[in-house]
Amino acid sequence: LKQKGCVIWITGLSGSGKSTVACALSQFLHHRGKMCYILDGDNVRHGLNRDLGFKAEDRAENIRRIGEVAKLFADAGVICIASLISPYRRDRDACRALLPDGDFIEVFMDVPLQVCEARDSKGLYKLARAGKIKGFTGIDDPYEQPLNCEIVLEHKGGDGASPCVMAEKVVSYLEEKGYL
Ligand code: GGZ
Repeated sequence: LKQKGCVIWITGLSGSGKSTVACALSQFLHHRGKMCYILDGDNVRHGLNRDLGFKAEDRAENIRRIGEVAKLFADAGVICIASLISPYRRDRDACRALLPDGDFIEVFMDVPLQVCEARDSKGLYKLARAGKIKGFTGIDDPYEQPLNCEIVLEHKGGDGASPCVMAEKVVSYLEEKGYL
């Protein structure tokens, strides 16, 4: 019996926790014997998308290719977790349109810029503020929040929602919709 595949599309600012949640989610799914695979923007940019930079056209192409690959995984019955900033609504909607209704599950990392910037785990915000990186999402390049995504993962101050709690929220959604 073929498992039902889908695409979990995690969008949000750099440093919002997309990769961490993707990783926690993939571990939960593995433990349930479910096949899943993470397509992380930052990683895919080292191989398949190594010809692309961060101009709007390049981001659009990055998102398009990841959307097409994610669709192939979903067709094969795999739960594909795509984690990339994907700042433009239009590009995300184009990926949604590739999949049957319900199979594209958009997850918004609703974390304020100040929080992402305070984390600055790779020091990129500092470089962007100093003008050493141009066109950085949230600083001098836009991020368009989803208007009607399936799941919102909210940042709460202090010990609010950990990556595990956030991943569990996605697991519950998948159970509810019959993907698990
Ligand atoms: C945004 C940038 C930029 C610019 C380099 N803007 O947090 P990170 O470091 O590890 O992940 C970010 C990654 C963004 O790649 P994506 O494929 O997710 O972006 S998009 O969906 O917009 O195509 C960040 C780093 O690359 N990075 N320059 N200018 N993030």
